[in-house]
Amino acid sequence: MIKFAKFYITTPIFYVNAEPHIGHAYTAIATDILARWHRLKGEDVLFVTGTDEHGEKIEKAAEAASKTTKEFVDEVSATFKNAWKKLNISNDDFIRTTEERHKKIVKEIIEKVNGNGDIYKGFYEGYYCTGCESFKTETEIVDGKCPDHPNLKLKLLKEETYFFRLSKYQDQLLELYKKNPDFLSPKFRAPEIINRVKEGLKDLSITRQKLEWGIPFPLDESHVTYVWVEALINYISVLGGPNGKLFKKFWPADVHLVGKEINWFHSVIWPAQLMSAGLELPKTVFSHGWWTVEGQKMSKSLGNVIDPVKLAEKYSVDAVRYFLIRETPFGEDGEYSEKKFIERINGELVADLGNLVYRVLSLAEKFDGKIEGKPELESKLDVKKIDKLISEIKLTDALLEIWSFIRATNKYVNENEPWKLKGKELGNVIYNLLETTRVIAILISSYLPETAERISQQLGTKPGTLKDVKFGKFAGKVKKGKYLFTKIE
Ligand code: ME8
Repeated sequence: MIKFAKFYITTPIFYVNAEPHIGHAYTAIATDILARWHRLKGEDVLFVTGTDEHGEKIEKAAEAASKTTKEFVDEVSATFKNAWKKLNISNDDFIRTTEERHKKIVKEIIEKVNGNGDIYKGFYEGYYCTGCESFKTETEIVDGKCPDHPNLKLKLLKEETYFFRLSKYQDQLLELYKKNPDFLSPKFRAPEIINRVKEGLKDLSITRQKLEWGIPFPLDESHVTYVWVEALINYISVLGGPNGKLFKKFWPADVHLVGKEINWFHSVIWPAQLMSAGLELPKTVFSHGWWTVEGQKMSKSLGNVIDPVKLAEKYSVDAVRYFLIRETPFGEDGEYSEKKFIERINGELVADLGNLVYRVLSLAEKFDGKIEGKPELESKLDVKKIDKLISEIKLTDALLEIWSFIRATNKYVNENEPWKLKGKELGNVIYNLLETTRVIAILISSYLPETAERISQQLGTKPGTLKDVKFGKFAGKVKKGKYLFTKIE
């Protein structure tokens, strides 16, 4: 098994211009699964998420809501925090870029970068997309618009600005990608970044003049720090900065999990910033795909935004977690529809897992003989393979592997026909089923934490860690509860 002594993983920090939808929840859930799995292995895990609260987009959203910006960001940030709690996201910290602890480290890093001669004053003329909170080059503009935000008008900026010498890092970045093939993950997303970097990097404007809502630029307070440049620093400000105790223990990040649309910021700008500040680089930036809803981009104006909390309240938290990870191979794009969602619940959570646990516990509860025997299902399980897949962030493949063990166990019930057995033979089958169910609870606990806990309760066993994934004596006291999942008509 691949073991890390410590494991530091992050989600992007989410913009607080609107409440979380299933796209945001997707990243939080995937990160949570990785964090939980590494904890299960006994590693020292730090899992951080949070909110990105500066910039024009948020300033405007507050205005539209007739609230002060501070009031507005406090409210929306709280909806993220609450949503993550509801979805059983086990983050260790939640950072907000409006916090003093963040601002302090932003200042420190920018001063370091400046000390390295990488910041200079100049003049910027070009287009800016408020939706992306980013500068757009001619080649990125299609029909006068940002292809990702066609409803927004591009803004022509002509202002004095400070630049970061991004161009200086072109060779070092290419070297990084070459030497560390895992840095750009998954592999199929690497060529796009590498080719763009090869084409040449322009220095990056890192301040804005005509903006109120942001962190004053530490080198010149008549400017505001460009939101992306300070937001990326969250990954180390949450550790207390380069001199923080947590930094010494957890930096560099093992995985920055992000959506594909912000890969560039994480794979190019962030490492260049770190190189300039003389800090170690993260090990992996993993960019997953995007969810659409019935073929369309989720948007307020289309009214098709799926609220993950409401979905969890309607079905269950674990149904949401399961669907998002199972439906589409992790890394690729996915498409949500309620029909597909219900099919997964009925066909897999109810029919495979729920049904198995109910059958096993019903048999065990009725049986008054000795529950003992020889392990017969162990060979159907390859934990090393599951662990390897999760280490490679192949979350869907790993889940499928766990599921095939669940299906093999159901098959074992059908083949052994325990309802026809008695005495020692029945005791042996029940022993196998109980031990297997206990092991399944451990294996699914990262994906479906609530379900895993309910299974452990019904088995009367302790939840356990990966060390307990081996077949021993079954030592629980079985008490069948309600069905884990109910069929949706
Ligand atoms: O970009 N499908 O924040 P953001 C899948 N603040 N994932 C989605 C998604 C979708 N339809 N929509 C959003 C920002 N996401 C910056 C990040 S980090 C220093 C700053 C997920 O609120 C995905 O992870 O726009 C994406 O990268 C992230 O939410 C963007 O959230």
